Amino acid sequence: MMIPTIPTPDELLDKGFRRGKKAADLARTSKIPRHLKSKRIEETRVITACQVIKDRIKMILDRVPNIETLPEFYQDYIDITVGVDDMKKALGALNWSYGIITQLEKDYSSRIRRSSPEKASTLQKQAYGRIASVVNKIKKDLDFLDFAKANLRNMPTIDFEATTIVIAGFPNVGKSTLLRQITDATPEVANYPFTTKGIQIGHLERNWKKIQIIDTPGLLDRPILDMNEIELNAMVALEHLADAIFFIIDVSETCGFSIESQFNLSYEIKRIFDVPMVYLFNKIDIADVNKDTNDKSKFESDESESDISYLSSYLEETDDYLFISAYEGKGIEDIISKLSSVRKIERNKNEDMEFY
Ligand SMILES: Nc1nc2c(ncn2[C@@H]2O[C@H](COP(=O)(O)OP(=O)(O)OP(=O)(O)O)[C@@H](O)[C@H]2O)c(=O)[nH]1
Ligand SMILES: [Mg+2]
Repeated sequence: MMIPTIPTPDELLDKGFRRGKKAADLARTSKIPRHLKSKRIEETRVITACQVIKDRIKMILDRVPNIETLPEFYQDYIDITVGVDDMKKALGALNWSYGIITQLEKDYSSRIRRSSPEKASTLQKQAYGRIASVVNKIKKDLDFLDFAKANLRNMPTIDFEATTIVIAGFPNVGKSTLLRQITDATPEVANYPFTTKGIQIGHLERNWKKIQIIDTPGLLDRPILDMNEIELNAMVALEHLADAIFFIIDVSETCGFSIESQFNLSYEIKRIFDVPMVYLFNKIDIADVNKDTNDKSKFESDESESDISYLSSYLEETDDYLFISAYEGKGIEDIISKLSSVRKIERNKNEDMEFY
């Protein structure tokens, strides 16, 4: 998300007061009656400082989108990344400061106009003191927005029109390797878990159909409440974006997790998210397929299923699966034809619309 550069209170005040001084210097050279001049100078100084500070605050408020109008995926993404409530609070504080400074500008310019020339400069100083105190009060909100800017910089750009497939599975099973194989995306691949910390997106076009493939951080088989922020990224993508889930199972178990626990996770995901699931049995190039003969070619042949007795109990419930090697590019064409057959699920853009 594009949050503009966020100034510190000092930067905000410096700029306002500097511009106020410039405007006051200009007023000093203007040809107006002497008894009005000092009042005009101080009034100009206050108004200019207020305007400059307000413009900057307004620019921030205008550029940060209204969170409630964003698609739910973004709302949840912002929530797990920086916290929606904190974000709203910070923006609310900026809005508050804008209102107070507008009020100070009005009050002090009219008080200076009605004052004696001698009192004008005292009133201006008083106005500056109050402006500074308001701006300093929003210090923690400006700090927060600066933190949010840094953390939301990599917020993924979602194509809400495209058919979307979410790749899910345990850490280290080959999700990112697969995304690299089938799209031009280049997510990091490494032989340790939680390499992928955010959402990675690749695009593909088949028969004029736009397909968006989302690689997610690895999930562990544990309750949502125990999940960390990285895992929640995956859950949010599954919830709001998936038209189908391609669930990767590392049959070699070199990812460090048993096939059984990988299946358990897939059941849990299936239970939570009501979308079609395709199993991709990955790493067949190194899988110990037939534990007696160690004949890896079994996976590649049509009779492969007879040799995967240790998977067969799991496969009773589904016929939607492929054996692949994301690393060697085996089974990729089959995956792409499966991708092409996924249908887009019409979701309400905004949950409020469900009432209509
Ligand atoms: N032999 C073999 N290794 C693979 C295959 N697919 C992935 N790997 C390896 O498995 C490791 C993990 O791959 P990644 O693509 O980073 O796995 P991931 O699921 O994205 O992992 P996280 O992002 O940590 O959840 C890397 O060392 C890959 O090279 C495969 O088909 N065969
Ligand atoms: Mg990854």
